[in-house]
Amino acid sequence: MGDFKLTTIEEFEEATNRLLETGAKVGADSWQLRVKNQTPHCKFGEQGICCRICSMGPCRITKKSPRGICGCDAHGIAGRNFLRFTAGGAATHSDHGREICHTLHTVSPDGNYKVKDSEKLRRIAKEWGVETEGKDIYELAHELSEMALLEYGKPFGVQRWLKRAPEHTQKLWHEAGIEPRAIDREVSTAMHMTHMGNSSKPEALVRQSLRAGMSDGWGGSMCGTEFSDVMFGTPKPVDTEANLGVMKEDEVNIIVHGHDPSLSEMICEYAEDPEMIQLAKSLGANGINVAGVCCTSNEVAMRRGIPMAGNFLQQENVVLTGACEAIVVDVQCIFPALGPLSKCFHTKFITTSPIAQMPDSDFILFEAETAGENAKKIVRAAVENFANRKKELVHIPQLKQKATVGYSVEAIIKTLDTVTNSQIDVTGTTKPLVDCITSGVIRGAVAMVGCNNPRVRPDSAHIELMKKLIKNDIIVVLSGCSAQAAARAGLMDKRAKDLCGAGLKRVCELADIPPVLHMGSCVDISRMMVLASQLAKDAGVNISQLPLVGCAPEWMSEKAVSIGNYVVATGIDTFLGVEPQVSGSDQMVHWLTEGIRDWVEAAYTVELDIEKLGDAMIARIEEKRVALGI
Ligand code: MSK
Repeated sequence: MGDFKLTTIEEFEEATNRLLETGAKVGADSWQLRVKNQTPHCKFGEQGICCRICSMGPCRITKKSPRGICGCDAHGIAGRNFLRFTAGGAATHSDHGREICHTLHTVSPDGNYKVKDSEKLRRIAKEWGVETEGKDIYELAHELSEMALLEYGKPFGVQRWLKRAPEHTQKLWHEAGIEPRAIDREVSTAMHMTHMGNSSKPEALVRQSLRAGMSDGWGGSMCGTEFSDVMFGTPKPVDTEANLGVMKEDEVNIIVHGHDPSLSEMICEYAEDPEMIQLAKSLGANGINVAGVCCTSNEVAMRRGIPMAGNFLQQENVVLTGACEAIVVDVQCIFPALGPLSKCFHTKFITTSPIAQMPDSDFILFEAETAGENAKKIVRAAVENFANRKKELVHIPQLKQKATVGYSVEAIIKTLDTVTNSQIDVTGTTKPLVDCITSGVIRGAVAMVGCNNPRVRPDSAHIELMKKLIKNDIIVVLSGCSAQAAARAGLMDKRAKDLCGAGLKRVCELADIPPVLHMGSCVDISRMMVLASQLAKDAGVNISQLPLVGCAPEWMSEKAVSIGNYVVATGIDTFLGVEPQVSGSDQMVHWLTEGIRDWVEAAYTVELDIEKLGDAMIARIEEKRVALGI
């Protein structure tokens, strides 16, 4: 492996501890301290049996009081909580997608946003039955953005994107009654069903949870991913670097954090503006360095090779380096803690969205129509702040790894094409991957997604599972903070092929890929649904028959539950390393881990022991191979 070596969890932690020492010097709070203060957690909340959806309560279920004041039992309460959790996640992803559709409506040849992938736009138009002949590409973009926005509130019919799935899957959805109608409607229905005095039957609540999740993955998130590609380019493999060592002591460091690429793309553009670079130099900096945190980082890494400073539980660390001039955020996964923390340093905490407004931040409204001037104002504020840096507080841990990212479905198909040795034209299909799986060169695939959660030693579950899977010739596709964990450890360095079993190693060599493939941000899990659908069609089997499973070993957010629900509903068995808050109801546990299998041919497995979680995934993949006779 030459001088290649993975960064260990212990090295991650050593770097964090050193940063926490700086934090202690300046009186900074940290998530590590807050976890201690919050422990032990409320058992009723953990089990999902605390109800506070009307003001007769809150009611808590115990042996002595098995029903709330309205008479709802533990199953109804846990079920309603689970559905509300899902609705929160579905609303969040779908609203992100809606913003992207609105941004698409502003595109013009000389505007802030343009069409970068016109071929993809035409492909979607064709898929949606829109005439493209003789139409200007911008006219077409506006037409499709309006059609997509109508998907959020149309009175009749189901989501357009569902047709991408194999017919068998569509039939299952129809028979189970979980085809999502208008995207917003599924969230509204979820809120209505869980209002006091409505549903308390677990089966009905779980069914709507799947449907609300589907409105995200096969609705709002798919809009977000597809139209982001149209405007900012469909990702293709690009080299970058990851971990805190990507921050630069001699440059202005701007950290972009959040989710919507409309903001981060513009910040990247203006960070390259000669006027801004000149300003930075006049203040003694050698340039402007943009790096990312969380899914915003995934977006700009995949399209521009912008380095990834860290994932969810690293967000405070970027400020603790003392070298962050501005942390610029839009929506989701942003710690309110960044406000008070940034006040301990010179860092500007810049909020930009009416959706995510926080105390102790500088609010600079960012809108698509005025994106250019807003972004320039933000970059200027960051650059001017370089003069306020306190040199004595600067410490950037010198940890970073090389990573190759940008494996959209299109890129995976194109890249794996090189593995085929035949004269058969396989362009545009996943056949080479199907062949590798059928022959056993690759045993199967795992889609690993999700966050960090202090309930798990940060990133250890992601990284240990990935190492175990690739060693067993299982290819891993990644998104969200799971992807950043891999990149920071070095698993997205192509040299990590040496950690694979012989079969996967050979594929990595032939296709020149790392053993774990970065597919993007949280909304980009919709890419994984498209890939699974294509694989099933090309293999001539159902999605549930593929040796493919989903995994979220360190998940924490409502979005993750929405994702889990649409991944399972798509027919992909999903393995969780953190327990959903339903354990107070054996009926809810039954529905999620067994009952839904009758509807969608897949279910959840929960296993908190990471070693056993990995074994269970491998066993499930091998079971599926046996069932297929391969
Ligand atoms: S950012 S939802 S912590 S993956 Fe999408 Fe990471 Fe989870 Fe947020």
